[in-house]
Amino acid sequence: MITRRTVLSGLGSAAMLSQLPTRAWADVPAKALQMPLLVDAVETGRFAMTAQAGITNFLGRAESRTWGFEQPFLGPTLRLHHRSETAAEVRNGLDEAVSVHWHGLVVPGDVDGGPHQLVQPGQTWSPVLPIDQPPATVWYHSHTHARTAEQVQMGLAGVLHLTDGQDDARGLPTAYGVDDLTLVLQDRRFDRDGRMAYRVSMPDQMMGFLGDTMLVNGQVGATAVVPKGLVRLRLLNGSNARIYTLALSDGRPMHLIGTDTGLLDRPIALETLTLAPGERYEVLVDFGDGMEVSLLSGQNINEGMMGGMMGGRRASGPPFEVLPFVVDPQVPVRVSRLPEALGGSRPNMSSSDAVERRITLDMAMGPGMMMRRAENRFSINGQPFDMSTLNFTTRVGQLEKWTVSANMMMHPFHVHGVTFQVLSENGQAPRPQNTGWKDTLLVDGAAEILMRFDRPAAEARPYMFHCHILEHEDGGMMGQFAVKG
Ligand SMILES: [Cu+2]
Repeated sequence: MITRRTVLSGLGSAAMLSQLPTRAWADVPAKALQMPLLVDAVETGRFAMTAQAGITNFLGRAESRTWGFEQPFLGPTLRLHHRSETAAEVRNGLDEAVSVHWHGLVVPGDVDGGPHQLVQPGQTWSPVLPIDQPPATVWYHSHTHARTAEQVQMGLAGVLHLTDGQDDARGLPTAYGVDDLTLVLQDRRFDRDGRMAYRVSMPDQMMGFLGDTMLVNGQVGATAVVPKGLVRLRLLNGSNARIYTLALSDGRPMHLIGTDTGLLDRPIALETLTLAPGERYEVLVDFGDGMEVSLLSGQNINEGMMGGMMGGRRASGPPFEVLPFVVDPQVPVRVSRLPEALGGSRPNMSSSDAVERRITLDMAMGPGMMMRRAENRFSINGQPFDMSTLNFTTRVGQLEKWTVSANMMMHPFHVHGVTFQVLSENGQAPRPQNTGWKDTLLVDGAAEILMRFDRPAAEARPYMFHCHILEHEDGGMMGQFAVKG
């Protein structure tokens, strides 16, 4: 079970949190949440970053070996124009091969950064990204087959903001780190000395690796300081396996404004928001009453075999704190009214002439699981991922309807090179949070998704489709496909 080790050690439940005395502004915060460094490539159309090793002291007790881009852990937030030819330069300063996949960018297979585009130690990869898609919060992370889970755990991930420069006109907060917060949610384990530890047991591989300590932007125990107005939270689940069910401690709404790959037409007020690995959601929260409030999460809901055998998938244990907020009345308020319309287009594609595919996310069970090689324990349609096997080919302009089924556990399903619309979840209309454009969907049972491929991917540089529980992905729950131009 996850708890906050610092600041609020021992406190975990919403009820207990609500018993906390209201702290005066002068008392806090000891440790204000920091944003990742912002690199603005909108004007220049280019950015460069180096994957490097570093040292991070997460808990103030011991130094951990970590990896990052341009910094010891994680990477900068890159702001890119949503219609641009952006020149990227990724240097590998580590001593093993890595890749950089632009998760949510709809770019051709040869610059997608999947496992066929490894950057060897000392080498530089220089893809030009032909970006042409709606504004969104997307991200980047390493995607080296069978090494993704550990490389991301070590810190090879960061956030991309795709912008059209119109968010002020939309009435949305845009001041980076002031009223526009980028929040990378991750859980990690630490050993007795306080060093980050990634040791994967058999249950960890089955369930996905869960941490016991919450990190936001790589920081433990930080408090976000916000103005007395509307604040935009760009939430990324950068965890290997943990699914967050987010809510604010006093029950105030989160106004959903954007899903993985674009803004909604208008805000949707939500009390809880499920955030699975790989997903992004943008919400507005009103801090106009000046009260402090905490972002909480329920315990991981993906109990898998255990939960499945017990006939349920309930989370066990009380909610835990993800991030406390305090209001600083000195910070000028830029936005205080919720915008009525956001101008984002809600998906509306007809599925009448779509090619249909069935995708089953499989786990080997019982003793068979143990006997298989680590990278063959999971599969899609019975086939564990194989770098040299193309699972299918489609073509540019093709509309496809996929029925995706998840057995035994929930699996966050991600497709490269496309954004999709959710047609149904278990035969019902999609949940409100899944009514916008998506590239990753938490499949719990069965879901139908609809998409059109607009970019090519050659057989030698195919797109991936996979579970975003990274231990499952590395364990073989991945496939690849080409898109003929
Ligand atoms: Cu999975």
